[in-house]
Amino acid sequence: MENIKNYINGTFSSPVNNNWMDNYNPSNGEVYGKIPESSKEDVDLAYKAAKSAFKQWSQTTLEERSRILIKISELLEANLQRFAEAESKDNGKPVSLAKAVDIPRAASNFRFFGNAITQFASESHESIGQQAVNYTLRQPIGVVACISPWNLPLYLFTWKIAPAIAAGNCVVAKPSEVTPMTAYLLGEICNEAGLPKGVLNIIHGLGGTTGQAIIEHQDIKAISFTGGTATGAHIARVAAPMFKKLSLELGGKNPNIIFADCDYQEMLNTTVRSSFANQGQICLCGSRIFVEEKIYQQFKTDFVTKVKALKVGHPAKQATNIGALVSKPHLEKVKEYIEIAKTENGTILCGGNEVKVEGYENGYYLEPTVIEVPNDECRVNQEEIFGPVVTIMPFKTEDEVLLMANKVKYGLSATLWTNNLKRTMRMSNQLQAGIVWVNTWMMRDLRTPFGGIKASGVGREGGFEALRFFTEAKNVCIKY
Ligand code: TXE
Repeated sequence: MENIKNYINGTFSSPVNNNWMDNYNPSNGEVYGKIPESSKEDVDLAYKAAKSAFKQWSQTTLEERSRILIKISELLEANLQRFAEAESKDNGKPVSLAKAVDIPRAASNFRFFGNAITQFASESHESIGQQAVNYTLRQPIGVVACISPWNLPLYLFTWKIAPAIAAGNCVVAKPSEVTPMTAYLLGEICNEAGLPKGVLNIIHGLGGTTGQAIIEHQDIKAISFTGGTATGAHIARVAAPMFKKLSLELGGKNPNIIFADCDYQEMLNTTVRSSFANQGQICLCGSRIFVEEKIYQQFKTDFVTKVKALKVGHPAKQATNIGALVSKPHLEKVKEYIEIAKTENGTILCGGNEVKVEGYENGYYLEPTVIEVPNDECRVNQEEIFGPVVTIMPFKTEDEVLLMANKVKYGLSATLWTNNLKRTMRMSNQLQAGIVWVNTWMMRDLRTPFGGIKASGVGREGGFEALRFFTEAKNVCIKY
């Protein structure tokens, strides 16, 4: 059994109440370890450790903070294989994906923010004629919370933690109870890198209890959260009376808009990836595909052929393209949407069924599924499914597709395939999304703002936006 403990004040500890939950391996449906089901007492201990570390950490030089963050990054890289295997076992994603994307990007998060903090400048204004100068201090907030989901476990966990500690805060962090393993392993790395005790505290447990105790904590002044939209709304309600700072990165139902004048092969290959990478469990996946009528039939044939060729299999196998979904309840939720599509006159062009992978028959595998929808308003085209399921439908004009693209409650990302510059400018200005990719997908530059509008959240992560979130601006006005 691979059991997990809380990481509080640099030490690994059992939960105060000694309650534990099972941790499942999605590739075979078996329990392979125990996770703390932490309570308010554990949150209090984590808060106290963070609070007592804050004074010293906030006064630690930027060079020293930077050095430690970069050391964490190097240690993650040195442990790439171990972390990738652990991530895959916990989440069901192919090891090859965790090794190529998740873990390297987690390492990049620490390296990036380790460097960024040394470049984080603030404003000053000379008040001409008033003999005064104003300057802005960017001060750490204190103890902050980072709460992350299961789809990109270490990658999203560190995306919050790295800027939080770089900016001089101390952290109480909770990974998803569904995928806690790499967060647990991160504690060891932080100790080895010399991160002072209490700067980062990682507690495990359910959202409704452990997570709830974190968001209700009076003295935790900021919450950075990535997860479901309903949870985000709940956190906002709890946090509002306490005036906590909030960054919420929530769901998406992102349009992938394909015009006939695009580079067809590149679009086709990337569209397979943007539809099914990580079993479609990425908030940025292009789950609604709109194709210009002129090339619709051609696209349909070519896309379905490519999707059928994707290999669903055990995540540790090199040949696997699609691993297991994260959990049994999630698999059931995704399957339910496939049934809903049928009742809404959707046509299943391929997939739609569970897969029994030989030797791992109890794993949570699902065929990549393409649904041709009769209109854009059906539920499968409006609600976040968050699995290997995409919808496709044709469009005639730019205005028509723009209307459909924006007609959802979400606004996270959008992808546009065209070689027409004027159309690119028009559409990217009008698409309701925090991120627009043109002729590419999920190309990331950590300096850029990341986040959504509408029900996809509030606030931006990434680059100096993240450092601004994790600091309070204080203006100092000096008359001379
Ligand atoms: O997320 P939750 P779930 C979407 C996706 C998915 C749905 C629900 O559609 O099917 O959300 O997923 C913690 N106080 N996304 O249920 O519950 C929880 O423990 C404090 C999109 O897994 O939002 C976990 O650590 N914390 C998404 C984290 O919140 C609470 C990624 C996320 O869990 C809490 C994942 C509470 N009351 C799912 N309740 C994306 N944007 O990428 C839960 N949590």
